[in-house]
Amino acid sequence: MPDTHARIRHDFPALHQQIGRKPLIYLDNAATTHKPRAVIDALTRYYERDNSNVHRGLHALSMRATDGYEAARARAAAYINAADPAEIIFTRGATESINLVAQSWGAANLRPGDTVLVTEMEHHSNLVPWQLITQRTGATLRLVPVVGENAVHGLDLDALDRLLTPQVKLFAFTHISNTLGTINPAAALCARARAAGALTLIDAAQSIGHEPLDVRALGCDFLAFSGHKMAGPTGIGVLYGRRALLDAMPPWQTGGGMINTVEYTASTWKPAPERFEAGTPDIAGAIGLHAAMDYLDALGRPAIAAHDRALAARCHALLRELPGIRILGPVDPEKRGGTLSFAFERVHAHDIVTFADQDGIALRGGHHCNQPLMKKLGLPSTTRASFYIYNTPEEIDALAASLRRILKFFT
Ligand code: C6P
Repeated sequence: MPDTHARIRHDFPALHQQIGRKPLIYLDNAATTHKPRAVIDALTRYYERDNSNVHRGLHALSMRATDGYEAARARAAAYINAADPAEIIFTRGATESINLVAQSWGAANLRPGDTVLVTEMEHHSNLVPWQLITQRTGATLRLVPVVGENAVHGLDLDALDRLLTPQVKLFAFTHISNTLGTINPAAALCARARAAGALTLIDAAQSIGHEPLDVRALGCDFLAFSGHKMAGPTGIGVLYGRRALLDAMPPWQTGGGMINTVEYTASTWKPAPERFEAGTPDIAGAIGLHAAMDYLDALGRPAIAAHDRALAARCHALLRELPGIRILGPVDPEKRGGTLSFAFERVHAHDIVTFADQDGIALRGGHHCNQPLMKKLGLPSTTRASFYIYNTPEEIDALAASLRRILKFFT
């Protein structure tokens, strides 16, 4: 999107600042993205004009807030091509969405002898909830291995055939790895799981703001994502679930908003989505997320994906020339998203991040909530650069130049 770079950057107020004397180069987008003016304005407009509680009042403001909140639900359904807005549950983010499925569907459906399958590249948010619920129910947790050295780092698809036994009740996997950058073949994985009789959950935290996503084409049963990684506000996210599954799932949190009738000793529940949204939701967040989805679709998600890949390819080409570097994930730009993790033999990731910050460059260093994967790869931590719609090729060049200076200093 080179011709529109300047216009896109103009839309993001936070980009226009200096860190010390250097212009900010924000390359920590896998952690969270910045927000365009359209999203900030939607939040402000809501609080200035419509602020009220939803589904509870008959006054004008409450009706406006309810309309805005429900319009956001319909927008989210359209954004991922869900059949019905009732399949969209608003949550705090991908983490809460996955916990909802584990606690509600998992507690009701898993038994000793059952298996939950995840992969070795899962973020802790798509691993620990399954550890907990399999331990509680007596079910077993199994992992699809990550294979291939630096140039591959993909899932072992042969092992998947062996692992998808009739005991597997659910296969939960990330669409794009936040550490490796690997894009998993989500539709094919869902088809294989379905053929084996298993449900599927896609962790779309790293893909939702970067690629076109269609839950019906993917054939998944659940899909989880966060608003803040797609130019939307923090504190809002979505769980998509197939209607029939959601209707059969018990509530996981209880309170106002999700009940039909309450007696002193017993209650009945509303259907989805209200059943899973106890208490006052993040109304402003949902309205801000609506604005973010409109913003991204106006740019065009195929164009966003192409931009990510072009930047990742440029970064890969420049960084692999650096001495002693190990870059994780696939080399083929078609197989990776806009996230690049790397490690140097002699310089710790935290030193890289601290020194790059002095050049105004925001990176992330650490285990990226992938501790078991890091252990498997024999790395204590990596440095990660992750790109979004407002990043430019010149920023990638500045990153490479900064890394050269840092390496020179340390060696
Ligand atoms: N990854 C990163 O810097 P929340 O925190 O709920 O918005 O998203 C959790 C999550 C789930 N799955 C994947 C693949 C993720 O990357 C993340 C968040 C951030 O990589 C914070 S650790």
